[in-house]
Amino acid sequence: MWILILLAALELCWAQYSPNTLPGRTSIVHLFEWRWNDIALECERYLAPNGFGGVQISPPNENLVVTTPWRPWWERYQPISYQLCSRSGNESEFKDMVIRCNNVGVYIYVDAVVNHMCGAAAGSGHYSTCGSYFDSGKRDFPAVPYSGWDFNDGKCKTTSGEIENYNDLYQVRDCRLVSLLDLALEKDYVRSKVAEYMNHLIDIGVAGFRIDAAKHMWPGDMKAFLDKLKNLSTEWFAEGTRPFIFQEVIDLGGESIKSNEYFGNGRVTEFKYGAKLGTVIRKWNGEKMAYLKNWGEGWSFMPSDKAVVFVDNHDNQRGHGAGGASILTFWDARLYKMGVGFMLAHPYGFTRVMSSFHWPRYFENGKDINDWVGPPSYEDGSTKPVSINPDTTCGNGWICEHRWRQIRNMVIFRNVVNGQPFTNWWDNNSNQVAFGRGNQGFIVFNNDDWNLTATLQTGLPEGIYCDIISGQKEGNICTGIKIHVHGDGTAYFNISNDAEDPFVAIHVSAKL
Ligand code: AAO
Repeated sequence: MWILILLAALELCWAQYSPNTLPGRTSIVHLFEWRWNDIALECERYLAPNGFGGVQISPPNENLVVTTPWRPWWERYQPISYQLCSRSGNESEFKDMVIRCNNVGVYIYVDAVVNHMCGAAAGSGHYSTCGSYFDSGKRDFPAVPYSGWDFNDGKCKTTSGEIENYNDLYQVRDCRLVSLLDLALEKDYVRSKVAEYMNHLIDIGVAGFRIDAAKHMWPGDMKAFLDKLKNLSTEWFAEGTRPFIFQEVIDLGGESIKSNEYFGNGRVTEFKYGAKLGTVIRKWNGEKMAYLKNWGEGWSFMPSDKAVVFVDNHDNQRGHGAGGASILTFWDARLYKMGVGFMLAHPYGFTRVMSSFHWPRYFENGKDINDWVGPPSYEDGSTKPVSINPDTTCGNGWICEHRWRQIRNMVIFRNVVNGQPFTNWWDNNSNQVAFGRGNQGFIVFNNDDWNLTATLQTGLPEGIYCDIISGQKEGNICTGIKIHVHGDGTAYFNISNDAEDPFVAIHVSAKL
């Protein structure tokens, strides 16, 4: 009896770390700024057939309409209310997306912006995506409703009311982040409003949440509203399933707030991952891929079962947030594919793939002056649909990294090798490395300036395997390179440093 209660309690307290993806689906994709209609279609036509576990969506709630600059992507991080209408669509389109994605086993993870409302200088009026009235000067948001009592103005101790020093944890949590009106989450009323919003989304059928700006909230305040959340809808999830929680905490080391303060609430974004991987693959600061042998906790990352990992995110791909110039993005496609390939092959963390839109990047004095530019849109500011080209890539300015053959096939690789140990590491003491995942998959990288030729132990059963980077298995043929694994598990690899993609990956589901 006691054992049962203990087990039940254990299950309960571990639950929010589980991404709730279907068994064998091990990654989610961030469809940044996509419309709900396009996400619904993408779940059905592409994500489900290719084994994606879910989608992180842009904030679905009502936000400030910013016209200077013209409709920046970041206006969606300035809430006006918790009604579901945004440039991505209205509530009925949102519901349709959740139902259609859930029905094909691809789940929806909502970017929840609950630390703050809009900027202090936003003004007053109806310049919001559902047209709700607000007055930022009076702290009046009648569509929630929030009023002056619900903000941290009195609690913050800096004269500007802003976060001035990231080493003062009180400032980081009680003052305004880039002037955004900071909600008083110590109040039960505010906690209840936040929980009511999230529970509405749970009722519709979402599977979890990215919690924006979690570093700027007290972990205990967060726990208080997370404890008010319902279990997931039993229409799609087992009874008693808790929402997946992952918190955006930027901890690159060297500040007073640490990721581990948030482990009690759920998983946490590991920002060291993309920053370090970019440095290694770019070969900056004397880094080389051979050093990746103990990648993960060995690099002072958080425990794997607490981490959400990604090569880039919507902030640091354009110089916002943290990570700096080392971050790999679609702008450096060749290195980027290697970085994402490494991430998806390596067992550390729960993986999120980025899917971006194009913007007219333009550097002045080292800063991208177009870092604000919003998604592909029409004159009136409405977002353009994602069009699909005959070769399966996307048009209309959508990059769709998740549809790049190399990335999509590595998402499948990760599903195939799920649960297998990290094995058969090899390196040349420079930038040629290889490793396996038990007897299910093997990957080899050549990031040196000379060719790689080596016979390596793959751990795989004998056979002819299709490289899933240069091509894939289609029927009884490989459209790219073939790799012959011998009876003793060894195989010969030859990767030119000039190859379009200087890496090779094989797994047991792509064996002839
Ligand atoms: C916009 C305008 C502002 C204006 C405001 C209100 O740009 O000028 O004041 O509206 O009118 C996004 C945009 C913002 C935008 C905002 C609201 O990025 O530009 O402001 O929407 O529209 C911090 C937070 C982190 C946050 C990140 C951007 O900790 O939570 O800044 N990310 C999330 C979202 C993001 C969103 C918000 C939060 C707000 O993903 O899209 O903002 O909802 C240090 C700290 C980090 C801190 C960074 C940047 O990082 O550690 O915590 O992130 O600074 O301030 C080295 C260090 C590293 C350091 C980094 C940068 O790498 O090692 O620790 O340098 O200094």
